[in-house]
Formats: sequence, structure tokens, C-alpha cells
Amino acid sequence: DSSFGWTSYHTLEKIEAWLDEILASYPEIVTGFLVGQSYEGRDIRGIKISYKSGNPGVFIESNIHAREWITSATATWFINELLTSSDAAVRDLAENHDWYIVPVFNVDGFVYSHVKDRMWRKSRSPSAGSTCIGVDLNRNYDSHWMENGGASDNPCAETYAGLSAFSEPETKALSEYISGIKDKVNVLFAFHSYSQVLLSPYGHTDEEFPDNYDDLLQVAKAYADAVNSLQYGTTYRYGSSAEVLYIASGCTNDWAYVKADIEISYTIEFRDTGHHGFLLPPTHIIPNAEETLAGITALLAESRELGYLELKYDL
Ligand code: 0X9
Ligand code: ZN
Repeated sequence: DSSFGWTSYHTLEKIEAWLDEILASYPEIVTGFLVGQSYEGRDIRGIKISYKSGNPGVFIESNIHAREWITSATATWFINELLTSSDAAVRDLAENHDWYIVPVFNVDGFVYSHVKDRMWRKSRSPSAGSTCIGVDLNRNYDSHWMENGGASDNPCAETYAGLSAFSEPETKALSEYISGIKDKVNVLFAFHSYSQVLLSPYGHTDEEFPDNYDDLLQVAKAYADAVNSLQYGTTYRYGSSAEVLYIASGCTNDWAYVKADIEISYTIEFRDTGHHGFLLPPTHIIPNAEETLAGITALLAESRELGYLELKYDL
């Protein structure tokens, strides 16, 4: 539905109304799923796009960080493209994978970033003994939680890890949801901004690397090459999260790799490299989304070549 446009950033309410329209328009192909409830009691919604059974699954977690609005704008554009594009490569992408997409994961933080503080990052749960609010949900997953200084134990810090791994209802719910379908999911992307970089496991250490690190680099190179060859002149880098960025523990894509056996598992940091940063003007939504589509198409093609898109379960 083009009335949604992708020329401005939308509120959670508008995004959910658009999801409802998509669900009503494609009842044979799109089904809604409920991940669970946020701290403030909002539904965390996802949609599954499936043209036929027996497709390898791709999971997208988006907008875990509240202020990273480009991620949900890109995720919704991506959903629309999978459903409406007549381009042969996009049809192949849409119809030969099962897509599980959570456009706005950190719903409470997202609403807060719209109504109170545009630069809000964390969730909105309080901490006993502190006036500071919110946990960095991307430090709260049960994967090397709080190791190597990859997060903070200070409730006032932007990278506060929470009281324990999965202390937060949002991460607990998403990890349970993914665990329940993990045999059907071959690939996971966590959408973030900004830096224009693909980050493989691990985040918690730069001294160890995944067993299939060479393959992870090869599929990331396919993504970067595809983006870099577009007309926009955008360049993406790639590598292990801890090497390319900084040490970060308890992140979604590391948990998916380590605990849910999802062997192709990436954090993608979208536009830009810091000029606008988190305040990326909405004129970037469609170019950024087109880059993401080209990148994901190439990454999945390369993953298939390397044998990662075989079915993980018996039909
Ligand atoms: O620090 C983060 O959570 C992410 N960067 S952001 O600027 N969007 O906040 C990067 C997380 C990368 N972690 C792993 N790939 N493990
Ligand atoms: Zn982020």
C-alpha cells in the first residue's frame, strides 16, 4: 500500500495500522504473530511471509534501539517489496524464503522516542534503587552476558545490561519465540543504525571467532559488494563485531548464533557514517531500503551457494 509512503517516519500506531492492512490484503501469504508484551504492556508484533511450506527461514529483528527509526522504515518497505515487486530477483527472494519480520521490537522505547526524547535508545523499565530508566535490550540476551566489559551494570548507562540475562520481558519473549522456530530459521538479521557495516559474531570477544567465520565474511562481502555497486555510492564494511566496532556482550545476533544455532547471523548498521547519524533524514529511507534489499539478496544467494539454506527440518 503506497499510501504509507516511505517519505516520512511513522509512529508505532501508524506502523501497526499498516501491518493490519497488509494482513488483510494478503491473507494467504501473510500471517501475524505475537512475540509477547513489552514492559509497558504493548504487543510486540511480527509478521510471517510464506508463499509455500518448506522454505528456509530468515528472521529480521528491527528497532531494538528506539532512536534507530531508519530500521523500521526499512523493514516495512522491505515487507512491501516482498509482497508487491514484480522484479524477478525480488520474487525469487520473496517466494523461496519464509520471512519472519519484527519491524518494531522495542515498542516502549520507540513510542518514547516519538513523544518525549528523539534520542532514546533503551527500553522503559525502571531499576530498583535508581531514578534512571531503561535497559539496553541489545545487551540483555543470554550470550556472554556482561562479559569482557561489553556492557554496563549502571542503570544510568546507555549500555545497561539489566539485572540478569533475559531480565527484560522483550528479550525473554523474543528469545522464546525464536527458540520455538529455530529449526526453521537459517539466517538472522538485526537491523541497526548507523555506520554502514555488517557485523558478524562475536561481539563479546575479539580473540575468538566463529567456526564458520570465513563463510560469514564471504556472505558479508557479497552484501557489501552488492551495495557498493549501486548508483548511490554508499560503501559498507564488514567483519566481526568486536574487531570492527567494539566489545559488546549479550547482543541478539550473537545469541542467535551461539544459542539458537542460526549460523548466518548478522547485525547490519545502516546509513549513514555519522553526518546525520541517528537523525537520518527521511529522504534516505528508500535509498537505504534499496541498498538493504540488494545486499540481502546477494547475501542469501551466497549463503545458498555455501549450503546454508538447506532445510533444517523434515517436512
Ligand atoms: O552497540 C550496539 O548495540 C550496536 N551498535 S548501535 O550503534 N546500533 O547501538 C552494535 C551491536 C553489535 N553487536 C554484535 N554484533 N554482537
Ligand atoms: Zn542499534
